[in-house]
Amino acid sequence: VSDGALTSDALILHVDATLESPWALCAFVALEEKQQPYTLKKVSLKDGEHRRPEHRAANGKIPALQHGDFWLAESMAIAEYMAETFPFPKGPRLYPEDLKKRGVCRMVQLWLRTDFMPIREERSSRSVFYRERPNAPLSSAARESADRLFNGLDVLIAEGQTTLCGTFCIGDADLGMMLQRLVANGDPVPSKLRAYAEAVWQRPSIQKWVNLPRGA
Ligand SMILES: N[C@@H](CCC(=O)N[C@@H](CS)C(=O)NCC(=O)O)C(=O)O
Repeated sequence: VSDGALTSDALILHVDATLESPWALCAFVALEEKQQPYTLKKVSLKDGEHRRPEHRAANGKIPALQHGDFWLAESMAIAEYMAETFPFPKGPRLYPEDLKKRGVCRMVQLWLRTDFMPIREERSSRSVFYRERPNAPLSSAARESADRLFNGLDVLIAEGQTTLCGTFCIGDADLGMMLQRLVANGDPVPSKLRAYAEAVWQRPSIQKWVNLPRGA
């Protein structure tokens, strides 16, 4: 991860020390895609480091972006801030230029933050990044949740489509993460969505997150 020079407008991304938060992944990808120098700081939630006084400006939330004296929490807000502070052609667009496509990108991001809890509970992000495989099959609630996700995506992602909106957008990082919960755990996923998830996962910014050193 690139080092941001410690100037007054240095960028620092604070993420969970275990590097398993899907929301930290989203913020990380936003910074990586924008190709601005920044520093990645790990915050141990277990040790309550997010409750340190300096984190009050982000209400103790992780991920948090620090841009000079300015603090911002919430992964979507961080992604939008990066997109607007470093607009195209400074790195690729994080949100599509076309308003309808941009709407779809945000819609999918919000789906993934407000819904599909049974999938998130039974197929943790930890199982994706630490390869700790749960041994129980999906419950009927999680299968129902997955089916609803697949139905919603059926009209958005055609056979052979590798991005949501024609070119990579930040919603792809979030959706790739959600689908990897199922793909990585060997759960049934329609083949076109599996192929989409596998293609998104190869994005260099995502691979960089996946390959960050993690403890056992
Ligand atoms: N909606 C937030 C969720 C962030 C979140 O849940 N972060 C957890 C760590 S993964 C956190 O800050 N936990 C500490 C706390 O809530 O006090 C986002 O998208 O960034």
